[in-house]
Amino acid sequence: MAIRTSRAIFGTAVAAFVAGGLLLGASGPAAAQERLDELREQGFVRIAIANEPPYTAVNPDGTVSGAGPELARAIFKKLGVEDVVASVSEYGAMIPGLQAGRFDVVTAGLFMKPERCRAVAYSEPDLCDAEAFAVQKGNPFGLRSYEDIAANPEVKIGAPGGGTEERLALEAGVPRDRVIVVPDGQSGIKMLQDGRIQVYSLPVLSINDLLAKANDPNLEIVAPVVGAPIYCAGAAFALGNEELRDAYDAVLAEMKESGEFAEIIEPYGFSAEAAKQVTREQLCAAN
Ligand code: 6CS
Repeated sequence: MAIRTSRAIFGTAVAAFVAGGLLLGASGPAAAQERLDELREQGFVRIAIANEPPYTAVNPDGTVSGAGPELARAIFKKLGVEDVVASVSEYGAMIPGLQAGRFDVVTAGLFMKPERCRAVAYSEPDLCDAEAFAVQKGNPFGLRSYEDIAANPEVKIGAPGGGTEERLALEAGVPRDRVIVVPDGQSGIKMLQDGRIQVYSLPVLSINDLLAKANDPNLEIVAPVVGAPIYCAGAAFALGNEELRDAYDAVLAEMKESGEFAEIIEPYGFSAEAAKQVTREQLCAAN
């Protein structure tokens, strides 16, 4: 689903032209220039988002916000590309969509992990967060870790399809039939309220946002999830577009230095310092 922004309209034909041009473009530094010229000409860059505030959000008027898109919009504007046009995607479909040329970059808070680092060209880190659970008030099943969920056959966990929380639950030994794929945050909260799942897992800032909006005294957060890493995301470009990624990174580094990076992400609850203390190389290193 392509989301109209204030200034740009998604054009499939145009997108196909750009994608085609990308595949046939030059290599090396000329590639970044050629790609940027195409994007400048087009007037927008196509981003993938999940609509999971505060990482990414589609507003009632159809405009796009959230830390990821706001940061990308600022960086691409400095690169001469006026706006972003967003498509909402499930996390598990973002990398295939990038590889198929359906979007130019994923700016959804896609956490860096070695297997993903092999499949995309990540920018340097931008949005860092721990994992969390939304549970019934009083945490009746005493859930603090994904292992706790695995140990209790009465507990079903909801998580985004192809997302990190689904993977963490499966790796902790939760059987597939007790890991329920949930399409979006509102559905996750509803399923928890209806007792169809006993825990819903997303990053801390996302669960906090959902619980604040649900305003339900019968729900509470468990954070951080014991034993789960603190992750950092980055903007993800298709392999072969490392030069464009490098151009993006150069601006990101300047904005980290100037304080502009903090001004954009910290109002959403993210720590600029956390992202500045770690590198793509460290996060992508096979564990
Ligand atoms: O990168 C991921 O897989 C996770 N990132 C976010 C921002 N939310 C959930 C998702 O599983």
